[in-house]
Amino acid sequence: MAPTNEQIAELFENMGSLLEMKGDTIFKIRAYQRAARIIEQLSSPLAQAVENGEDLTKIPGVGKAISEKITEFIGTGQVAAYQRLLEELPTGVLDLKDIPGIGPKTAVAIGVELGISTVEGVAEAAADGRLAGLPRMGQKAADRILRHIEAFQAIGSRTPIGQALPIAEEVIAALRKQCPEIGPLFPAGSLRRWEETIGDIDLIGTAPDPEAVGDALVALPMVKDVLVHGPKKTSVVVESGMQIDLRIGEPGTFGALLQYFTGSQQHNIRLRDYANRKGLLLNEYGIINTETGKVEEFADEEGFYARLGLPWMPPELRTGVYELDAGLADSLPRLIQATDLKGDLHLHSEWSDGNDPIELMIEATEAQGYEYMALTDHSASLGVANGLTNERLESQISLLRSMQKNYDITILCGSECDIRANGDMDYPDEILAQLDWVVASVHSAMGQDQATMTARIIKAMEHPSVTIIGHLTTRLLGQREPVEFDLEAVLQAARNTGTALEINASPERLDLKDTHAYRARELGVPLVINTDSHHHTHLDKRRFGVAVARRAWCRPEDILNTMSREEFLEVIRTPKPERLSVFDRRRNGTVSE
Ligand code: DGT
Ligand code: CA
Ligand code: CA
Ligand code: ZN
Repeated sequence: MAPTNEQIAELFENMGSLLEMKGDTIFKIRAYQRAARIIEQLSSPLAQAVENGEDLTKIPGVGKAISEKITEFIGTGQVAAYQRLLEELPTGVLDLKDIPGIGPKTAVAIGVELGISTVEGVAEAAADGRLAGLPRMGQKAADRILRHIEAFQAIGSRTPIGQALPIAEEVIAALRKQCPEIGPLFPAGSLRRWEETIGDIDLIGTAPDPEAVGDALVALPMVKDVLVHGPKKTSVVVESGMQIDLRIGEPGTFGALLQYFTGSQQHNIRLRDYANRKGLLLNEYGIINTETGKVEEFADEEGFYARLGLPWMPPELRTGVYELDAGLADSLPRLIQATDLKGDLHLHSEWSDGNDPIELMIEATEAQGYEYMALTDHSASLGVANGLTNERLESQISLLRSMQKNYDITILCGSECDIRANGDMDYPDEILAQLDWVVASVHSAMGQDQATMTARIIKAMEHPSVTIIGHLTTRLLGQREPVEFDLEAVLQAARNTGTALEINASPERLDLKDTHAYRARELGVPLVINTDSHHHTHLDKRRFGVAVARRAWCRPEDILNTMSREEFLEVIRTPKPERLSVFDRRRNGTVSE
């Protein structure tokens, strides 16, 4: 079979990594990485294009050399240049690079100096001191790598939501195509509650002939294994290794079925105890009156909750902690929705490590229906990300100011400016003062101890030009542990200095995470949902950030970028920390919609 676009993209991604290990030029490394990301996003198969004799160099990011490699890969199943690179480096070194906390250079050192080629081997070497003995490594870095490996193992067989949700959507679309008579069909379980990792995918729906839907599921091409195929439940494993549990009921019983399998288990237990005290029993088919023995059925969840004297509860709140009491007191919040957002304020272009020209990023952001945006390319010290020098940033600022007349959307000149190890900003004050919006982020010296890191972040927040801290903990789900710092002290400092905190919607990050955002909201810290897009198609990832905000009980007025353009500009034009009063005015008053 001809290689798929994903396989071709992976090959170029690997080539980039291998060149990085060899210490090749950043220009060449980036060319491969960029090609990989573009190929991944193409809507039609490259194999088809090659067969039709199309000119591949018409694809952005694909030059003559890369085009030849694609043709070679599709024609022969191999790329000679890639094989040569693999032979030059120790075996297994590519896998080592995927270990959290290990960059290409370290991977090579581990392979060459220690002769190690597996994750388990690295964990052992980290524990027994051999890793610490490597040049430029040391005990602290080795301990950190061990913790990253543990984070990786802790996520275990769970799948980050960013991977699980598209799988569920693909299966739902395929089932609908096979069985057009299906009524509602939704993800339930942890996916409907938008947990950050998903154990298995639960799909709940109704159809006139429920068994036909189970038959259709087991026959789908992406299904690899069938675990259960019965009249009430069908369980399969799809290609990616995820399990899918499907339950289809009669239309009249859908409410109870969906409610039961949405969980969480803790929510259901609390609800069941509450119902028992009213003389009612709950199960997946309905509510049973213990005196009469009668089973009441519900077509929707609203009816189910209403029968218990409760308002409908958003699945994101169903953790079994606060939502039942809030429901009884009729004090559930009106949660933010994706359509409440009016801007995206963390976007990269090809000026640093993004894929797309500025124009494309602006057009894509405008197409989301937004009123404002900030372009925030990296600052200079992030060499691998092609960070902007003072001069390049100043010319980007004047370019953006001159482009504004062509667009309705308000374009803010921004930067994602590194917070240096000592808490200083990566640009001089007079440059930062020219910017409308400064995202300050930690990208280096992530192994600092708690006291140092806390002081570093707080120092950044005290800078008058720093609008917001980006991805506060720097964690990567299942790949990189968060940095160590005093969360409460940092959240308090955010409030005191009038510095906003980002909910980074990129599903690898989800940073702030739900519980951190919950506490930040309680303290009155302005929150901003950003996608950190490096490609114009990434803007859709906002839904993952909105989910974090909803799990943190955020209303629109807790989120800064739900403000109208006028109100938002008033906030950022007011100096810190006085700008909080503009935020508080809306937060404590009634929202104008
Ligand atoms: P996961 O799959 O580990 O990410 O988490 P869930 O919440 O999707 O769990 P799962 O797939 O085992 O079950 C889906 C829902 O079904 C769960 O959230 C609540 C409900 N459920 C399953 N088993 C039980 C049970 O034994 N008791 C109660 N009360 N509810 C259950
Ligand atoms: Ca599940
Ligand atoms: Ca399940
Ligand atoms: Zn960024």
